[in-house]
Amino acid sequence: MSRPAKIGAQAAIKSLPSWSALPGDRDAIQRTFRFKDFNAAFGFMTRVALMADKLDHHPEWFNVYNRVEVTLATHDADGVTALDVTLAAFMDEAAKGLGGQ
Ligand code: H2B
Repeated sequence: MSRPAKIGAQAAIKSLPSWSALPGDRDAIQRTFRFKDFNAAFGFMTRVALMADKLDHHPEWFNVYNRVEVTLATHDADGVTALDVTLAAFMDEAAKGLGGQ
């Protein structure tokens, strides 16, 4: 499947105040979410996983208990695209609904 064009992390985070550009050379965006407990964190991951599969666009993430560390990039574009902005915005909304920060 063809992917949208690379827009870059700096352009992406203009509309995503809770996200930052990954330090270093790789073009990607990152955010760490914190929840009340593992149940809320895993509920968040479940909602995001279903959307990610629908979009055919998948996060890199790491979970320990109530914390979910996320990195988003479009591998096929070797950087950040509109798909990452869409998935990041969905994550922000899903986290809000589950009391995440
Ligand atoms: N996820 C992300 N983050 N970037 C991709 O380029 C990507 C993906 N490509 N999920 C998809 C799957 C591709 O590998 C499949 C074959 O469509």
